[in-house]
Amino acid sequence: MWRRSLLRAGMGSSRIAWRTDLQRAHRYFHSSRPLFVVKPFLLADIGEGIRECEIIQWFVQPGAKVQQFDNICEVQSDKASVEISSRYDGVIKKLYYDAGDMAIVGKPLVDIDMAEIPEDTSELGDVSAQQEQSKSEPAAAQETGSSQIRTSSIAEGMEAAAMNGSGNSGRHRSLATPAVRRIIRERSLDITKITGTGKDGRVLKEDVERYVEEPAEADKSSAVAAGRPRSAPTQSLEEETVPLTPMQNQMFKAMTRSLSIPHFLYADEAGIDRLVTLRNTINKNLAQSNDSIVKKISFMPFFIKAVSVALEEYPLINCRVDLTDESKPKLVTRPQHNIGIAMDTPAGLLVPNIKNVQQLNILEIAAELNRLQAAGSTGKLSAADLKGGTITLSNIGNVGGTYVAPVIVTSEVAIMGIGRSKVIPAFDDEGAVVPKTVVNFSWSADHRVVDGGTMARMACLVKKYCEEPELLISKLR
Ligand code: CAO
Repeated sequence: MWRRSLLRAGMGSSRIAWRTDLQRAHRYFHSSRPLFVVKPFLLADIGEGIRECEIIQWFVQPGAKVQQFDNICEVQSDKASVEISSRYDGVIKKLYYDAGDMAIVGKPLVDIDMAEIPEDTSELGDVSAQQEQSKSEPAAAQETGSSQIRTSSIAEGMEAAAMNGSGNSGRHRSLATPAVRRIIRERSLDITKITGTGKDGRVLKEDVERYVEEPAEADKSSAVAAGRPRSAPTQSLEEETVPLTPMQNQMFKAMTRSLSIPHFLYADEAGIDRLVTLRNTINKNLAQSNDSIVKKISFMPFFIKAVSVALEEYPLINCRVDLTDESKPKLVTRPQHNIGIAMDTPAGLLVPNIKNVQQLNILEIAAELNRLQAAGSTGKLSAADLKGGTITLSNIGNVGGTYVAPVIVTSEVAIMGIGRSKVIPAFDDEGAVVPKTVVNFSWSADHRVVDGGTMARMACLVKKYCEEPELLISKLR
């Protein structure tokens, strides 16, 4: 949870800030001349129990002058990418991490020389002279929790990351808007290798596209990490070692944690011909309706609602395991059905959730699913969209594949996998061969707290609601 008070700042971006005793420190060190105080600037608590974040990129280097709201770096947590910006004016003295390192919450990110800088920062003067001056000043106490964090809804695309400073050492070598940086990150490219043709050498989207068409030979290996197929002419016969992408890094950790859970796998086949008919009827009406914002629905809203209605009978499946005291594990019940949807996005696998599904009808679920899908495909899922899920559905059917063995998220006790539906020959009551539309549902449950019988009964109920959608509708409020 990106907590604390939200402050609206320029350009409409939401900023989260909290006060420290820094202003008081300024008062104590007040002087008639510019006075510099070296302060460690800590990676603040960004909530959700996150203890560490990966440094995706630095926007500053030692020697760079920064002002309030200048971005310092971008970090990636399990949940989202976050740009950390300075709350103060000063000069960056030291970076504590390299890009790709894991930064620890509460520990220093950078050292900043802070000063009561004149309004006109051009009067700041030569950095090295100021450093000399600062040596004679008392060492400052460590600053606690002073930072300003902006949740980057991955690509707002509206703020250039230009830094203040003089010469190369005083500014980030390659400038780009967050939207362009996202594209660069998704393609696992090195921004410093791309020639920017924008103002002050800023890297534009066209520069990235040009670079991708004609990349330097040494950079072609980066496609491997991003999981993209390589074209035949660039294929080398030698093995290569490449770092994981930030998304792979997060997936690596999350899935490693998940596999500490003993998974109970249960799978069954549901006949969904009646659901197909119902969906067709609804879609025909939606296509002709001017009132509805939803113009077409997929099978997902029905599956999501079926799970929610079944959870009313099996609340255990919506719990989470609390291991705060590992010697006394507990179960936390959750009245909200915040149903996570595994989403295949350009940035990789993301799992936003639809909040309070227990209160929504099928069309409301469809509208929210559409919103999340649109946000996912444009990199605009927010931290709020991603947090607080209570159970997950993973539908691989739009990609292909009949069966899927889903992996449980550690804050949940069950996940449902959905394969691709298909029409198969089946026997009717008279023994005649008839076409039948079937889909495979598979469930993984945390076998430490969910017994197989409970999971199977819940799965049978979900199947029943999908096979006989009239029953599902009868349960809607
Ligand atoms: N069987 C058959 N067709 C399916 C289907 C299934 N299980 N699931 C989706 N489809 C069809 C839809 O009906 C739609 O076709 P029509 O337009 O003809 O109706 C088409 O595929 C595209 O659907 P969609 O993907 O836009 O919408 P959705 O609501 O069905 O699914 C979402 C949404 C987000 C679940 C899906 O887009 C997605 O990202 N799936 C991948 C999830 C994933 O990666 N899981 C693995 C996670 S573990 O790494």
